[in-house]
Amino acid sequence: MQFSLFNNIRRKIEQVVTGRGKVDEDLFEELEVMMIQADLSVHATTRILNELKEAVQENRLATVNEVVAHLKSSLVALLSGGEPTKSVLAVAETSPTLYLVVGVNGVGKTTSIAKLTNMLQNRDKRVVLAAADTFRAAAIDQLQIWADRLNTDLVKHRDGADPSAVVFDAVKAARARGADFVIADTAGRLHNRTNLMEELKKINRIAERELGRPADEVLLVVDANTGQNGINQARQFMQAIPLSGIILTKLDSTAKGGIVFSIADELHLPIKLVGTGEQVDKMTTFDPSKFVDSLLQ
Ligand SMILES: Nc1nc2c(ncn2[C@@H]2O[C@H](COP(=O)(O)OP(=O)(O)OP(=O)(O)O)[C@@H](O)[C@H]2O)c(=O)[nH]1
Ligand SMILES: [Mg+2]
Repeated sequence: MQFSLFNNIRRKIEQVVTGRGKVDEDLFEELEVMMIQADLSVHATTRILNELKEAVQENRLATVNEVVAHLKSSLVALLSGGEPTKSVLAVAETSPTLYLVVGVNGVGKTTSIAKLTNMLQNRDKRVVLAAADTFRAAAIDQLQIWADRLNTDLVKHRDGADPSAVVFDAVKAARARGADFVIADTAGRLHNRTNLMEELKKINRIAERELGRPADEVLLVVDANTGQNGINQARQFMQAIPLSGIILTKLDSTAKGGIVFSIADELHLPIKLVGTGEQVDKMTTFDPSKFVDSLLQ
């Protein structure tokens, strides 16, 4: 992945520090503009640059490498919230582990579920898919196509059926078949539609009753191209259901990478998986440190 806006940040630091032989206020101003252009929120940008300013004053950072190294460590700290392990997907002690996948229309929920299934299958895990997006018949068909392609089980009801009943049946089926994971697709529920949010709460309630614990992950899918709008969507979902992490999709189709930092700064939710293309193998787990390295190399 290439985020040209970030690559320019390193170049800018080199230009200013080498050219003028010092870190000055103008550099901070230029970095601020660049970071905001790269989709970082004003809040996250201010936070990072204030830290950098303090470090420059206190530690007298003077060389390009010192400045870049400090910037990197602030960015990694922001992404990992001091807890690098929290970006790992939870696995239940008692199978099946249940992941609910939520998010607005078209962000990449169904595709991400296929990718995650593929990832788990590569680790020799058995997955049952739950077609709990019963809002449209086409949604059930789409998941069926993926289930056939991936040769995995799918539990589905008719369109219009109660999504929580689908999840309930999928958990039972997984148990009966000795499957390790249940991954539930849900409708692209518009966040201003109260009834859909209520439906989501019900799925969660029924799942908890059946499993004896809440869903192991409730993953919100966010399209990396949506910028601040994606953050607002997340806030709406968080009011309905406790989210455990983010799947950030379409990172391949944006030149910006800043939304990653805005998510961490504003939502305090870990990014767990990153989608980098339409194909089923185009998903990776998220490693804050590697990600920042790739941005500022
Ligand atoms: N480039 C790119 N495209 C993606 C990625 N993830 C999903 N897509 C594409 O985004 C489009 C929508 O994906 P879906 O998985 O159908 O999205 P959804 O959230 O399930 O949509 P609804 O069911 O309509 O709410 C499809 O064309 C996918 O191929 C990604 O990481 N990169
Ligand atoms: Mg879908």
